[in-house]
Amino acid sequence: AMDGYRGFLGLLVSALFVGFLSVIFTLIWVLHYREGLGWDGTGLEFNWHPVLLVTGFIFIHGIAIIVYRLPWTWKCSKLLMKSIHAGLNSVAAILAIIALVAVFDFHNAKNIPNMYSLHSWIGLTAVILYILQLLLGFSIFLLPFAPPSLRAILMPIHVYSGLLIFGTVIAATFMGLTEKLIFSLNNPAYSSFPPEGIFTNTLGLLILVFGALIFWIVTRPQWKRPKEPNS
Ligand code: ASC
Repeated sequence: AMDGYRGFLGLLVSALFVGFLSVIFTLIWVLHYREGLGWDGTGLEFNWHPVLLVTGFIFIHGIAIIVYRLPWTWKCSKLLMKSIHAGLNSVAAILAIIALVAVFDFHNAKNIPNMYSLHSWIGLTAVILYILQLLLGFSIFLLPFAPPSLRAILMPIHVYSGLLIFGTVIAATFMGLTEKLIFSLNNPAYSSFPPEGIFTNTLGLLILVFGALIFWIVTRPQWKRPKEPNS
């Protein structure tokens, strides 16, 4: 049991480190390699899009997925843990919505068409499913009204949907990073291995490793919160 616990802690600290590093890399990308941050219809406003999404939709979302796995919370009430899970996901949803406002506002100010790319189709699908998942999770699992039989039917679907959405968000992020680099790296071009290209490719790899760690942690049966007799 002690070995399992140390294994868990090692992976948790690794996930927190890689996730935090992804957020730092995104900030360095927009502040150092790009124009910085602002809310004025220019590239500065666009830059909130990756910052808010990597912070909320990747990092906070990933932590929200594994909160029930933290062994020292197993003595906390289930309601408290559900509130933390829902709270983190709500913060991520709000950041995602602001990130979408930033990109639509930037497009409209610059007369760039909206919703033509595969990145935008997959990304908007993920945001819509995430908000539905949040509303459904809130009303079925957090509020005290749904009967245990309904919860038991919907729980595997909630777990499956949550992991599917997390994976979809990571896929959308890879497409967004790729298209931004192809759009904005000219002279020297992306294809000539400029520092910004190498740096942002590394950010993509960090996000992949973060996703891999979260997926591993959440799928270990021995790290699941022990089920209370009648919940
Ligand atoms: C809940 C909760 C659980 C599950 C379970 C469904 O809301 O606290 O442990 O749903 O009742 O299998």
